[in-house]
Amino acid sequence: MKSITRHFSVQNGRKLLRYLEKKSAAISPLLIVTHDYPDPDAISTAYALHYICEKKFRIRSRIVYGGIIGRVENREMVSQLKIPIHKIHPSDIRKYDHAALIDTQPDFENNPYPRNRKVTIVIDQHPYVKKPLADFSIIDTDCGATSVILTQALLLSGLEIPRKLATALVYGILSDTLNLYRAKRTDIIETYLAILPLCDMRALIKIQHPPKSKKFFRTLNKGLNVAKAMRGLIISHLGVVEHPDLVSELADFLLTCKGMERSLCTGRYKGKLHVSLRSNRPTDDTPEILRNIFDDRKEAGGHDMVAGGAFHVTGQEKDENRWQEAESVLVQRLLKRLRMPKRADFYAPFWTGAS
Ligand SMILES: [Mn+2]
Repeated sequence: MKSITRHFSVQNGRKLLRYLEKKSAAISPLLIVTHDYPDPDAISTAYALHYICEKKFRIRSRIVYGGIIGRVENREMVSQLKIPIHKIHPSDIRKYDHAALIDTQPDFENNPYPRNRKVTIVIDQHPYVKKPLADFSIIDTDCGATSVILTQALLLSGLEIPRKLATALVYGILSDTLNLYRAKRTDIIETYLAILPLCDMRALIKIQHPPKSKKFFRTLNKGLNVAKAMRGLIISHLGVVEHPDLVSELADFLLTCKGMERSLCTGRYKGKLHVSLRSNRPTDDTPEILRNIFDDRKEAGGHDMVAGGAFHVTGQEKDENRWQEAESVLVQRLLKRLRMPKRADFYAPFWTGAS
């Protein structure tokens, strides 16, 4: 720990502990709110904050999220590690005067907290246009994963660290940093190494490789069949999906195809078109590319080579034309933004013909 005490994330962890100590009586009970369709980073960060609040400062708290926990790995994480996380209920907003937004910000569209309500704490890694309005905020855009900030705070707190919590944080850091690829500061690696010995490796491997349903494979099959590619760009429109996490999952997967540099994937879910854009070109500002092709910039976000967002498609749920129009407009704008020819000479790389 000695060598990392000068680093930024340690300062942040210390700042957070100091704030919680000072305000403990005033901010209890605290509603801990993650972004919609929470990922392992958001879930583990919220879990660590909940633990520190309760064990160190006697701040009562409840972790809530919007949307659903879709990805099988994330559901496995919550059940294996018994993480007390709940789908948000309208009464939560009424019952709690204080809220902590985790891995999201008050201005972002990707969380269920009302825009007009005061937020007490913000802990996030995503860049902002407008500094978040909150009593206390930590925005560290270079931390690799928001869970790094809370891991630091936890290590500094002197609290005993349960295996389940350590496992959640290890998974949160690994998944958000792309197995530490995005860990650009040495303190991130050192933080990870400090928590790693406490991780339950058996539980971790189970979380990383859960059994997947036939439905998942049917979606995968469809995604591959309808995929079209051109000049390193691969696109797949999944149509109606069981949950929006499938969209990001397929975007990740398609990018692993040899020769591909960027992937765009869409899926229709509850009146919204969910979109994921991935790139393996280090010079790409992927979130900015996605914002540029959305009508409303605020509906897209992300970091480095990972971007996602969703927007409402007006009209009837069954109005096929509207959906197709939304999907094709998105592709046309992307081609333009990437300065690729509009006359699309796409081919279907995985189509094997009807058999
Ligand atoms: Mn996240």
